[in-house]
Amino acid sequence: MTTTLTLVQGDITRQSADAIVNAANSSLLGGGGVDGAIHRRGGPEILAACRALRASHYGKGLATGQAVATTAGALDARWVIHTVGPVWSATEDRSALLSSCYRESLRIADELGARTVAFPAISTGVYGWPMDDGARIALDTVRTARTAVREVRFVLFDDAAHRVFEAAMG
Ligand code: AR6
Repeated sequence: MTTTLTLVQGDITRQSADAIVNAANSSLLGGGGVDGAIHRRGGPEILAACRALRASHYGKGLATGQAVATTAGALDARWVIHTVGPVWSATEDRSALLSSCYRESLRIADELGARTVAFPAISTGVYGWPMDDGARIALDTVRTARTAVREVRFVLFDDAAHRVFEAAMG
């Protein structure tokens, strides 16, 4: 099965896809950046689903590098897949955790039967990961993943991020 990789510039909450990936935090209860935008535009159903996850299987929250799905509420998608990226560290190599976010999100997408998945550049905002390294890890991981997802779309917020992903795409 071939997976097509596409790059677009824009706001991920405006995308139409089977699943939209959220760069969440382990609380699953919202935040800034992509997370804030998804909850704002997706509406209260997503937060209600996240609270239900916290009340059931995720009492301690979602671990870094893991992923879990909820409804997409009012977004033009069937699911939001929440994943928790690592905070960038200059002294510790956490790239396996960042790679895990993409791999686990695709694994959840496969479980759901999602065929189109939109990703933000996980960890490259509030969590401080350098964009070029974040792009390399994202693209390498998706290219080598075994998945039935047909289209992986990276949605880059600004022109600079879009250009970095284009360059990393080769
Ligand atoms: N659409 C697409 N990309 C976006 C959007 C958007 N609407 N908004 C921001 N970006 P971030 P992180 C870009 O901070 O680094 C939250 O508070 C942004 O420019 O959303 O993984 C969570 O609750 C950057 O390139 O996620 C966590 O606490 C990329 O998306 C923490 O931030 C990721 O930036 C997670 O930090």
